[in-house]
Amino acid sequence: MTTILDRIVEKKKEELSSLILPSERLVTRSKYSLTDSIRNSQHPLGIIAEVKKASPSKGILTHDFNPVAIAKSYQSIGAAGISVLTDQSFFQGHADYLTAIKSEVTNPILRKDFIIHEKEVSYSERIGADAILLIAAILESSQLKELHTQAVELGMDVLVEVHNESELEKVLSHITPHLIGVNNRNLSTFDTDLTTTKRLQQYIPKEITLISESGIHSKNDVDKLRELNVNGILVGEGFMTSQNKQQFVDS
Ligand code: IGP
Repeated sequence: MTTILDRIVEKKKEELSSLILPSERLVTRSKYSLTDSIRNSQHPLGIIAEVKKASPSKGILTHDFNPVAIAKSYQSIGAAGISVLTDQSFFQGHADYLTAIKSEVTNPILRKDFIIHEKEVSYSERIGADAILLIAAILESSQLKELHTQAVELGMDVLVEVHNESELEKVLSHITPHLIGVNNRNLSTFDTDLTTTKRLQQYIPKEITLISESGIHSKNDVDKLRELNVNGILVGEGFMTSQNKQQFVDS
């Protein structure tokens, strides 16, 4: 069965040939560790807040999309990190949003995209990312290992995303990432189920910072994850569509 990830990866392969690598890093601000920021968060859970204009399942999430203003609002509620979608075709993101945001806020910035090639790791560093996402489902073990090593050498933290036990096993038998993200979204149905995090958590070593991703829409959801003692959460749609972002962080 073809999932959305298969379609996205096809498109990424096409785009690779026209990717132009800037000759130097486009921002002057230093790199910050996303892992440290989550571990030292002022909130009981480290929050990674996502700048996300649209998604394949929901379409446009907000018509009032000012990436820098959104990132500043995340900074002001004490987010530990800011995730910026840079994929254009499916999420209406842009690399320029990441560069602009990195120049304006002090939070570590995670580049959220579908990285399949070394050139994209270098590109992430040049446009200003502090950390990158690597998705286990779209990478062979050898690629995962190579791209992870390259990112670390460039001074970036890596969030490795898994959806199930077999992906997690593949990851843990080849690398020790800084951060593992359990994606609660089923990519075939787009349904989200927070118990995915609970199911996989038992296999994740405590030294690895655990992030629960997707489908977190309310204070009640945040409380459930807090009870599980995950280190952090990644929230996109919930923040993008909420007038009251503070409700997620009030304890
Ligand atoms: C955020 P949500 O349900 O809060 O909008 O989800 C984030 O987890 C989601 O955008 C995401 C994602 C990804 C996007 C998780 N993994 C990989 C693009 C690529």
